[in-house]
Amino acid sequence: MKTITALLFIVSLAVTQHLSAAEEVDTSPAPVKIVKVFPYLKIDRPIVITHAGDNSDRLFIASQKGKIFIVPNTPEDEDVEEGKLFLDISDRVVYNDKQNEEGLLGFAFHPNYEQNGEFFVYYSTADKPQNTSVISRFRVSKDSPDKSLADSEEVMMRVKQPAWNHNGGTLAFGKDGKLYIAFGDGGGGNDVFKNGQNLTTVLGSICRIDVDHKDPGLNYAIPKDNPFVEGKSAEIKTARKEIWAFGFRNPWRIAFDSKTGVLWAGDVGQGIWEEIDIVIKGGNYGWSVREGKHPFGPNGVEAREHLIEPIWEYDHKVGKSITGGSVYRGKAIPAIVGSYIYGDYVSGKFWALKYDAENKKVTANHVIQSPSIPVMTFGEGPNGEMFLSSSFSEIFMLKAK
Ligand SMILES: [Ca+2]
Ligand SMILES: [Ca+2]
Repeated sequence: MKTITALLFIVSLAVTQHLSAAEEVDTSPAPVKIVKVFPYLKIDRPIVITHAGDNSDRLFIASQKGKIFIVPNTPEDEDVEEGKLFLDISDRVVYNDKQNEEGLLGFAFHPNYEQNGEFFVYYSTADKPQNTSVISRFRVSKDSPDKSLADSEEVMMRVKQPAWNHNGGTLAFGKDGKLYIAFGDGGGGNDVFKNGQNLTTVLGSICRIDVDHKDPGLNYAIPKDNPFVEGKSAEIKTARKEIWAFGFRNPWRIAFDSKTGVLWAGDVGQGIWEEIDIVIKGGNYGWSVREGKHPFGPNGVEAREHLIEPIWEYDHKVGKSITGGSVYRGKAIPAIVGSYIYGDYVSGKFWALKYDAENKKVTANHVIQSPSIPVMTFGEGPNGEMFLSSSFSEIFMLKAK
């Protein structure tokens, strides 16, 4: 009898939870469409779309193969067939289609770019026996605002990669002026190198560095308020001080909300769960003892207080590889201002997620109706409007329906 009562209780609890989740999260379509832009522009594997923050109304589009191009911010213009070459480091970038998680992966302008002409690039380079991730500073040419010099490179970090996949790769500046760098768990599968929960490596973490100062022996400084700088525990003593948050598998990709400064990440799952995280200082996001909100693998654990759960997850019936976007802060689509836009590379679907930060609750996950697009990345233009790219070298834009 006791068992039956308990069972009934569990069943009714499950039903209640199911109903309440379904009732509370609005999944109706967003009044948004995804429109192809720059119809004749040819840039191979556009992997970063951004702007310089200098009111110049230029878009910067980086090719995964190691070149960065400038195009005017006139997306409907059919005459834009090629960009102006801003930077060419294809001589040192490794990319091939069979190992397509390597290459030029990240690119961000210094918040004071207008004054100092500095920008930062994350790329894979050849280094036997395994390739290496490099994060470098470059500078714009003194002769032209549309040119930068490959030999202005100043290497900040070099990180050996045990496998070609899971390199993360996003570079992004926070409102605090610090550079954030997303690293994956190093690769292979199932966190075979055990980096997810390992604080002695930057792999599996999001790092935070100060590019305006230099510590002895480094081309950057470690901010004093990073979470693993001070502490007496053995774990903290051996931790990489660059780490801001950890327990990631392959954060693809991360972005700051340009209004609130909150850091969002899409973390690609292993076999079942894709997830969205809000990244906080010192946070442990669970990989590889958790995948989404579930125990992972033979050492998997139930939810624990020190493991931060994703704010949203979806399973592999919905999509198989999340591409994190960013919070829409443009003007053209009022209905989704403040929503986190993301997609799935494999299923080609898109959503606008509304999160109630005060109550820590997702209130809507609006479908963005669109033909399937294998989305590589999202990016914001100078006026906050949102772009995305496909692995077929197409550029698209979000527009009001
Ligand atoms: Ca790797
Ligand atoms: Ca997680």
